[in-house]
Amino acid sequence: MKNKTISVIGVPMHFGQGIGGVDLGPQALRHAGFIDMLKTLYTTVIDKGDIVPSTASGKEDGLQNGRAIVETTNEVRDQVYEMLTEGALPITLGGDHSIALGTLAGVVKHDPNVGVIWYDAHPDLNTDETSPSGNIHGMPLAAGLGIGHERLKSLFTGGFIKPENVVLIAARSIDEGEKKLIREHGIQTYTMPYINEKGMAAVMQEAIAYLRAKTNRVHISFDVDSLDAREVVGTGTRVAAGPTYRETELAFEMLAKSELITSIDVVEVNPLLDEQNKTAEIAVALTASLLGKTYL
Ligand code: EXY
Ligand code: MN
Ligand code: MN
Ligand code: MN
Repeated sequence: MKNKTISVIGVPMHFGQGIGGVDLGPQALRHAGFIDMLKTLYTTVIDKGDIVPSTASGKEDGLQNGRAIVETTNEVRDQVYEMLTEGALPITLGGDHSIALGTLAGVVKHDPNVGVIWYDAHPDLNTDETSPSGNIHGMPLAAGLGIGHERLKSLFTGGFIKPENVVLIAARSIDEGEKKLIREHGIQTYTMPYINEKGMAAVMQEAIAYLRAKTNRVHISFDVDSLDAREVVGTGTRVAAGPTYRETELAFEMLAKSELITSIDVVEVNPLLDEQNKTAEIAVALTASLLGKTYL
């Protein structure tokens, strides 16, 4: 049992994309035993419940549900920042990936040199101008770097993430605007062909060494659609040819051993798309590996 405080907050928000049900993600994760899992690993677990998302939906400043997302993620930022200042490890349960506008803003306000691992089939590096869909769940990391719509950048009251401190893992659905941004900013990206060539263990050794050279505090944003489409059904933007459960478990066990992880997002669980509650159960089990659960 680790003598550390874990604080959990749910963000039942679906405004960053158009499929109903992802707002039930926090509930699905809790039903899958997320809190009980934490209590087997950590001495102090504080469940702060769910943020009540803003209901100010509708287009605003050219952003789909812009006002609701900004109002809700302002609250996420403040909650995550407070948990970090209290010395806890904050875990944010989504909800769609636009909630990471709040978590990224909170972690970088607490430590301007924080690292970020984006474990996701998608880079989420679009802006309102490059996005093919206009969905804000495809934009949070760009805004975190200070790129994109003023309304989204306004969340980052404590500064922006350093591009050199970002590592993308499992990216395999990358839009033209995102490719351009990755190349321009030299963002460290481990795509699936590279992972297939080198193997997940070697890639994680590289990624951990890369980040450790820059920081000792890393936020991981775990989008469950990072896993192969055959392994996760309950999520809105599934993509083929992704890492397996086994590869992700290895990656997360290695991250646990690195002791670099200081905050976590678990996002894009949509129980309405799922078979029973399997995707949430997978997310609970993999987060346990990320937090140091071992078999022996
Ligand atoms: N890149 C596409 C878009 O921006 O619309 C798809 C984004 C999916 C984002 C999900 C959260 O990972
Ligand atoms: Mn995502
Ligand atoms: Mn994704
Ligand atoms: Mn997604």
